[in-house]
Amino acid sequence: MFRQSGLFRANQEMAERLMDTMDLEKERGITIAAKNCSVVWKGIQINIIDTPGHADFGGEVERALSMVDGAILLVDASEGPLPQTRFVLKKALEAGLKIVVVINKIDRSDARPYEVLNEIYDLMIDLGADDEQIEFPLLYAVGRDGIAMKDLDQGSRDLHLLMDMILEEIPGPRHDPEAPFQMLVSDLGYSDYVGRLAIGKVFNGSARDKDSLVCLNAKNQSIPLKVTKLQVYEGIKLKDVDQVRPGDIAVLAGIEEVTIGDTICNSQTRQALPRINVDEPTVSMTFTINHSPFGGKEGKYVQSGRIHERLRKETLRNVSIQVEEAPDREGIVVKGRGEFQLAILIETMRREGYEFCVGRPEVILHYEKNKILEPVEQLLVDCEERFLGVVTEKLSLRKGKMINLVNNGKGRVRMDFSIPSRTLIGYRDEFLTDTRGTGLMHSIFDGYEEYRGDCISRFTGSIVSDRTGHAVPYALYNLEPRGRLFVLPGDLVYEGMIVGEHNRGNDIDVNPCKEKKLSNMRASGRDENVILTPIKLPTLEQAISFIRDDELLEITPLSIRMRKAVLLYQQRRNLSRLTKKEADSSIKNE
Ligand SMILES: Nc1nc2c(ncn2[C@@H]2O[C@H](COP(=O)(O)OP(=O)(O)OP(=O)(O)O)[C@@H](O)[C@H]2O)c(=O)[nH]1
Ligand SMILES: [Mg+2]
Repeated sequence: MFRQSGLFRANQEMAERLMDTMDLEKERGITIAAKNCSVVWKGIQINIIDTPGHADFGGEVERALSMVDGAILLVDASEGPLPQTRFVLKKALEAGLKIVVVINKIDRSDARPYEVLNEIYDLMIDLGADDEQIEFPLLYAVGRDGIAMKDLDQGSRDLHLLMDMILEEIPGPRHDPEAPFQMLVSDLGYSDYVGRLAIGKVFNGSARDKDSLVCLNAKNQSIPLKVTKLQVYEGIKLKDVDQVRPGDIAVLAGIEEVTIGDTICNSQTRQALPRINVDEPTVSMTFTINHSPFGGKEGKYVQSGRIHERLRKETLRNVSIQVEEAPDREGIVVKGRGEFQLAILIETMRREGYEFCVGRPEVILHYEKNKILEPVEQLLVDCEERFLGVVTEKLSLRKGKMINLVNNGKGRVRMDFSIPSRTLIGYRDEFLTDTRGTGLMHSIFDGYEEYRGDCISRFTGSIVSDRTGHAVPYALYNLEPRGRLFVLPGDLVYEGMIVGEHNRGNDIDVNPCKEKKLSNMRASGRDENVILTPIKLPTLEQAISFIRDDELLEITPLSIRMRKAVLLYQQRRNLSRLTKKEADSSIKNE
């Protein structure tokens, strides 16, 4: 669209995935934050917001919906609607938006556009779309090549149909010509020159540079402001303007104390627009300072004040993240939509130089009339038929209930499950191993249901170092049969640090620093004959889902280490004896 609307010269170099500007987005090939841009087509400015597809970033969709008059629903011609498609479509329908459906990637060899179209109809009906919404305008596309067409056999060389369709089908901004200026803040930015930027759609009226306005916050207080700079999006860049009008996505400087959801308006008529509606968080993780033996050595920002301040700052832009002090005042509880969202936050902070510890992600339970309710996800699994057995078995162990199974007769099956968010944490890796990397799984929060019972999070124990020192090849070689190792020769380890995953269910304490005894035949104690099996170090996400309740994750800009919460072997042993005694006595009492 950028190229075809003339934003770039025909032969100008253009990066792939131009909108995915964050490092993490580029590295992972996914969109994490919603971003604004615009194109001009036939003399009309079309403001576009690109939203993430991944379920954990749903807050971005909710934020983006407050700025738009319509939505383009992009569905993969082979995958069809996924759980997250249902989520975004539901939100868009609830907002009463006009929807244009684009079935993309019709060039794929496994594309099944007609079936996918039927699935979209089913989904619309299921979500209670009205007659008008069900008669959605439809295009087929090869987004990568910039082609869109009305019929599959029609052929096309460009996206002109799509851009025309946007002008025809999606209503222009509606506004009250009499009403004074009103803008809803849907995003925040920052500029080194002018400070904080409030970004959002102008609903009514117009504003000019140097105007005196007010910002109405959540407490309905009005904070006066003077506009110091006004901008709008031109392509993916910002352009200075001296006036903004209804329908513009304005970028306004001149106020520091502003949060997402606030209304910026005229100081005479102070009327707030409805605040942005955001779903509740379902997962929480506790962040503390890193008090491990090597703590504070690798990070730039290590004090709890700095960590707290950074987390608070995150809540300003990231509407679905909440932060509060832990009940025991030991650390900060961070709440979000899923462990992946929190992993992205952790990775971002780590790269900024922060160092801290986090505990195992926990789901947020609700309590209602003597009942415990837990978040439940809708899970879609697509895998080869031969893995059906192992997948269903693992999911039923995790308290999943199968809702639907479709065999397409081509060797793959699709299954829908309802499964607690709690037991799904950490399953993705196991699923990829079980399906030899060929399985697809997508899940999305589907509401709260009665607690489905306890479930073991991991069937293996941890291999724990019993001392401080450098790991040596000889010792690691001898540990290999015990399980999967997480440290390399030369790595520093400490007492209580997890150096591997034990094959069996219990934890074992080992000495990874044990050198081979010197024999009188050889002068040096080097382990020249030892050849270690290459290991794959756990990624951040794997480490997050690996740790159990009595374990922590140490995050620094340079390392990710797993550790027992209680480091000293003797203390841990005493503690486990104590809890065993308690358990025994409670059984006796019963
Ligand atoms: N075969 C084929 N591949 C496409 C087409 N359009 C996009 N792709 C590829 O699909 C992959 C994902 O593209 P993205 O643009 O990142 O998809 P997205 O929907 O923005 O993903 P999220 O923002 O993470 O939800 C890239 O590797 C694209 O090259 C198409 O029409 N045909
Ligand atoms: Mg994207």
